[in-house]
Order: sequence, then C-alpha cells, then structure tokens
Amino acid sequence: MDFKVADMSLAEVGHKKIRWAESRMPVLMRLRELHSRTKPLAGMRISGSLHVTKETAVLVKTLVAAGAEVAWSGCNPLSTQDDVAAALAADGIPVFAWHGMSKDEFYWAIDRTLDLKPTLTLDDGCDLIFRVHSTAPELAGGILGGTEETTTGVHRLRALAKAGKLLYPVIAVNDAETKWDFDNVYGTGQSSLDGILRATSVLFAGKTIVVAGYGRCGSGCARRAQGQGANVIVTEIKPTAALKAMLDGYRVMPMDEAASLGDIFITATGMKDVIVGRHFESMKDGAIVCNTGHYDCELRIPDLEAQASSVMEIRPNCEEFVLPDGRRIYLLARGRLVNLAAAEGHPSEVMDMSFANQFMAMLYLREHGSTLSHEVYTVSEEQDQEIAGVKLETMGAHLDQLTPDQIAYRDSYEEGT
Ligand code: ARJ
Repeated sequence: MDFKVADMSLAEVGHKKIRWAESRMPVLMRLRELHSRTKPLAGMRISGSLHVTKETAVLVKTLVAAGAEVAWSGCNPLSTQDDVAAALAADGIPVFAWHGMSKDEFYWAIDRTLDLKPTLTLDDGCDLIFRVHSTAPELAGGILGGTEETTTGVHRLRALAKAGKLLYPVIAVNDAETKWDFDNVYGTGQSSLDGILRATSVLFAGKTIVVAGYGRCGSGCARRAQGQGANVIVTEIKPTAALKAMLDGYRVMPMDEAASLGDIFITATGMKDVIVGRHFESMKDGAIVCNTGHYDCELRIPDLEAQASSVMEIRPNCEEFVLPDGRRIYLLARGRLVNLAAAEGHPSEVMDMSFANQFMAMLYLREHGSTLSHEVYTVSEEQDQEIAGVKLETMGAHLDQLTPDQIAYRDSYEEGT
C-alpha cells in the first residue's frame, strides 16, 4: 500500500486519540455498527480530502467498515495531526498528509487519492472536486457523486454549477441543519478560542475582540469570547447579520474603525482581504490576529510582511511582527484556520453530527447518485431529523409527541379564537 505521512512512530499516540474520539461520537459509531454487517459501500472507492484529525479518522474507519475502499488527503497544509495520519496508515489506509505541506505537496497528495479512480468523492473546501474538474475530468464519468463539508466549498460548487460546469452531483453536507447550526456555531466558537489560547495563553477577560463576519462561525466565536468576559466588536457587510450582532449585544463598526480598538482579531467571513495593510498600520501594540475561515486569504499577510522590520516565531503558531515604530503584531498559525492549525479542530461531540451526515450522504449517493443531475443538492429533512433524534437520545434527552388530536389541530384551518 502506498502512503505518505510524517512519522510512523507516532501511530500509537494516534490510535489512542482515535479511540478517545470514538468514545465521543456515538451517532457515527452507531452507523458503523449498523452498516459493518451489511457493507452497503462495498465496491465503492472513496477519495477524500478533509482535515486529518482524530474525528476524521473515525469517519474514515466507518466508511471502511461499511465496505468502502478509501484514499485520503488533508484539505489544509497546516491542519494534519501527524499522529492520526500515522495511525490511519498503520491501519492500512492510503493516507497522504502531513503537517506543514507546501502547496505543491498539497496537490500532489490530492492527486494520489485520485489514483484510486474514485466512485465517490468527499471534500472540505472543494479542492479535490476542483482538481478532478481542472486536471482529471476523465475521472468524472466514473463518479456517482460527491459531498462537501463546508460553507466556502459549497459557495465554490454553486458557482461551478451556475456556470454549467459541474461534472457530477454533489451533496452540500454543510447545509444540513445538524451541520451548520451546530458545527459552525458551537464547534467554531469553542475550537477557535481553543486555538488562540494554545497559541498565546492570553487572558480573554477584559480584552476587546474583533470578530469579522457574523455568520454561524463568527457568531459562535463572538458568543464564546463574550462568555470569557471579552468585549466584542463585530464587522459585517450584511444589514440583517449586523442587526443580529447589535441585538446580541455587540458593537458593530467597519474594520477601518475597529482596527485601532481590538486586542484580538478573528476573521470568519469566507471573503478575501478582510484585514489588510492599513488595518495592521493602525493596530495597537500587542494585537493578536488570526483567521478561522477556510482559506488564509482573509488576512493579507504579505502586507504585514512588507511593513515588518523583523519577524520571529515567539511561541508555536505565534509569530511576532515588529513594525518600524516598535509596535508588535502577533499572527497566529500563518493565517490558516486557527482552530485546526493551533488546536485540534472542533470537539468530537459536534463532529459526530457533521460526519454522520457525511456518512449518510455517501450511502445516498451510492444508491441514487446515478439518477441525479449535475447539481448541488442538500440533505433531506428526514436525514437531519434522524441524526438530531439519535444525537438527543445519546445525550439522554427525550421528546414530547403530538397526540392525534394535536396533529388534527396542526393540519386544520377551521379552529381560531
Ligand atoms: C475535521 C473539522 C474539525 C475536526 O466541519 C468543519 C468545517 O466546516 C471546516 C472547514 O474547513 C473545518 C471542519 N472541522 C472542524 N473541526 N474537520 N475534524 N475536528
């Protein structure tokens, strides 16, 4: 078997991490148990490009248990957990991922997973699908469908579909309610703060935190930062999102104003050039800047590099840029997603639902992919409710049920005052 990871001696630590994640992902483990007998993915070859973390390893092992042949790469040069990659390789998974890959190595790794000649693809950020479209379109005919994990990737796919260029059906796993309303909010909120803390160990209480973007990810970060006693400023471009931020109790202003006020900056917009040279120029001494969006383009790092008279890695994942006037600005994880590059990504409990959606979307594409058109699909309401129901049950919570009389009331229009 072909694979490439940083260091196979880390496999044992990786195995322990995966075991830990398995103990906290009951929905996915239930799916594994259920489908390891019937092997509904037998005959499927899945190429995946998604952060190599302990949670992803639980997904990969579940796909394999259900009969699939799998090849894997990361979806970000700085997010691979080398111990987990080693553990997967030791378990016989062709994995091509290590922390700190160059851009060329990153695409090389994706190409190795395509050597499998996939029947299904699994993406986070759309790089793998886009690679098929741009360099190996001849593979598309053999692909039943693909899935996409994140908002940024779904945007790219919708643009591709709108241009009439999407070569096979894709399910936007991100758009499942049990994904974006939990992973993006609670996952990003906790893991982004975790990344900042591991990289800096600063006190949040009393700090001014500027959160760029008040979508699900940004609102999660703002809420958790406020919970730590920080004063939160939000920057937005969309009136309704800005209004929500205001009514959630935060100040809203343009980045041009916020730049001189913030102690810590977190970008969560999915847009490029959110913090650029003129912002770095007006920041306070000691300001900490990071990104939690999928790509590193939200911060214009070359601007900061051009301004700095010296740069030093002062702690792991924390670089000190000294400006000519003596001010110091700290950049975390090179502007890559701080939660995955400086911490371990979202906690297993929340990835449980995201990856249960991934797994069920794979089953769906196996069954129905050949009848779908080349469009972006969302997961069904039934799948969402089923996953939420099982998750609740594993958390020990139970629901009320409507009586037949209540159902009749719900479905009628006669009864009023
Ligand atoms: C794997 C993770 C983890 C984790 O679902 C999240 C998403 O949409 C991302 C955008 O790239 C990151 C992804 N994510 C967050 N935490 N993927 N393992 N622990």
